[in-house]
Amino acid sequence: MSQLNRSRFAALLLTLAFAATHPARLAAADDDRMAWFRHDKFGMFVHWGPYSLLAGEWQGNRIHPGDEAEWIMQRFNIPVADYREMAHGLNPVRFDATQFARLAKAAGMKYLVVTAKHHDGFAMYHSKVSRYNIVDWTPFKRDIVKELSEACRKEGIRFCVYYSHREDWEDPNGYGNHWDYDPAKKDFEKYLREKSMPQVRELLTEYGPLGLIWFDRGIDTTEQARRFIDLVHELQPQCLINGRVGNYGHELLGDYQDMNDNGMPTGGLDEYWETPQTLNGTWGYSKFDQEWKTPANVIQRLVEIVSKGGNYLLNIGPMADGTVPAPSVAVLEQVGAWMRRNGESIYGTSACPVGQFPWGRCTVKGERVYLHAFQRPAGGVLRVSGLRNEVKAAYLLQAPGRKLEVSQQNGVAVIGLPAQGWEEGSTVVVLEVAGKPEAEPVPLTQGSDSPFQLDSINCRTAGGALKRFNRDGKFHIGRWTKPEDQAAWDLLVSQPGRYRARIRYAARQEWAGRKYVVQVGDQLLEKTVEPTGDWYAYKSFDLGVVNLPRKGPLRVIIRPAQAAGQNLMYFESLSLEPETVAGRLGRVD
Ligand code: FHN
Repeated sequence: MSQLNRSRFAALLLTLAFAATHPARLAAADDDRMAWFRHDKFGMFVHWGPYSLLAGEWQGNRIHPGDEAEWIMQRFNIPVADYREMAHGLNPVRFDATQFARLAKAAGMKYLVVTAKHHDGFAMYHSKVSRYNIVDWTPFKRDIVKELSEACRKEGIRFCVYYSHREDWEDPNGYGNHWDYDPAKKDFEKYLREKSMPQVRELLTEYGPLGLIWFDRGIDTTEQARRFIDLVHELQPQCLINGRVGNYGHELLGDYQDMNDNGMPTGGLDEYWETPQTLNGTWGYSKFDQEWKTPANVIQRLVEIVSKGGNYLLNIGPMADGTVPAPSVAVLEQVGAWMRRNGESIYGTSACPVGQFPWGRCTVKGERVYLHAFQRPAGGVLRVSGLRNEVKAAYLLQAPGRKLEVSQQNGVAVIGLPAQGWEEGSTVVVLEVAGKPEAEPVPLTQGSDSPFQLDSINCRTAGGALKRFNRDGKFHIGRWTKPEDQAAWDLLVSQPGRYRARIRYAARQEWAGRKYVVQVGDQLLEKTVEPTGDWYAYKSFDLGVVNLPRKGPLRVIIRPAQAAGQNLMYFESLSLEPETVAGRLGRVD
């Protein structure tokens, strides 16, 4: 432990601006290009291809329950020749692009992302690069991507495409097919040159302006990912690019990050994000999967995602004849009915600064806080702790004329709920507040003898330090290079004593040797970053014992000790574990 200049540090503390997430702090923030994405929140994902014809079954064998039906070729190692033959049978005569666009609109979705080519290598558009496409290969002979792009524009839905840029089980040089092709003989660069990049070029030149292009499963090197990014920027600079364009183990690329499939962070992030989710358990159509989410569940997921600053990309898997399974239509229509009544509390809102409530979540816009009550709490009141603003009025979004009773005392607003007007999914109470909604930091509390777990989500970041997704389905703090780039936690200590501090992070070789400071109350630990291996190779390090001297509030801060060109570390967590002495907590001398 080395003592730093305490008075200098105290002065620094006073000037810290631990701001709630604001677009200006977001990673990859290019606010104009991101404006629609930030506003729209809710999109439709469409997974559709020849696999829909198999619907989860190959030669009398079902895919395993829980398996994704669009992976059937890989799951049964279906020979390319057989799958190609099967694909000749795709003839979605009941397809009506306008119905798709109208369904998205009726659900309150604002963008649509369709699989122009999934991992099976089959193009759902008229590609000149490969004859393995819906126009040249099937009796249908219509360009689905073209029809959808036109219908979406007519219906006011932003049109976007999905393209599997690395995985391709049909092409001898694409990634993933080891049952027909010898991996040793694959020439992946040839695949990029002759199929993947040219097809992306087609999609960017033949189908009008795209809202975004959704790449999947990453690619081997950052340099390859950059080629795709450059191509998109060259042809359609406004088109957004999702984070899966890049390699799983490298620095994050793209305009925003996608969570893992069906993933949900435990709190807000300092970057733009989206979560792709299924309506049942598969992306492509499976006749065996009828486990549909309820409208209430979809509404609550949407609210939860938006309350953490994210976007919800919800999937449908059309059948081979071109129709959308009736249960998915029914769910989406009911979600849409809720959105027509409550969309104001979703579109254009920002993450909730106040935190999560036992009864629901919240979103904010302008000088309004939208409280989403998923259930009516016992006692018939909503309690909101930590809102700094004065509440001027409260009412149900459905009944603005009928004001609800509000009291505000000791930082807690209590809103009386009416007995009627309850909505399936979420009931929205509007709080009109004085000024931009702001919240008191909520301290982390502990039970008897329990440790504190300080992680990359439950902290407040300042300066350049950002809470980010890490492509491994986890989260970290990155982009911190100088002392002002900080992560802070406010604790409410109820068990003073000696605690062992353990930090967990990943650090590349080139970050090794950098100094960082962990401040626990007025104790300062100066430590050195040790390399852990690769990008997301997280390891724990013992930092020694610290004292939590008394009951009450205590602030913990981590920051780089000095400014340097490169990242400090990918910080995951700091735990403070009680040191037991003869079976009880160690006491401070
Ligand atoms: O392998 C695909 C899967 O089939 C589906 O397309 C999802 C959607 O996010 N992406 C991949 C797995 O992450």
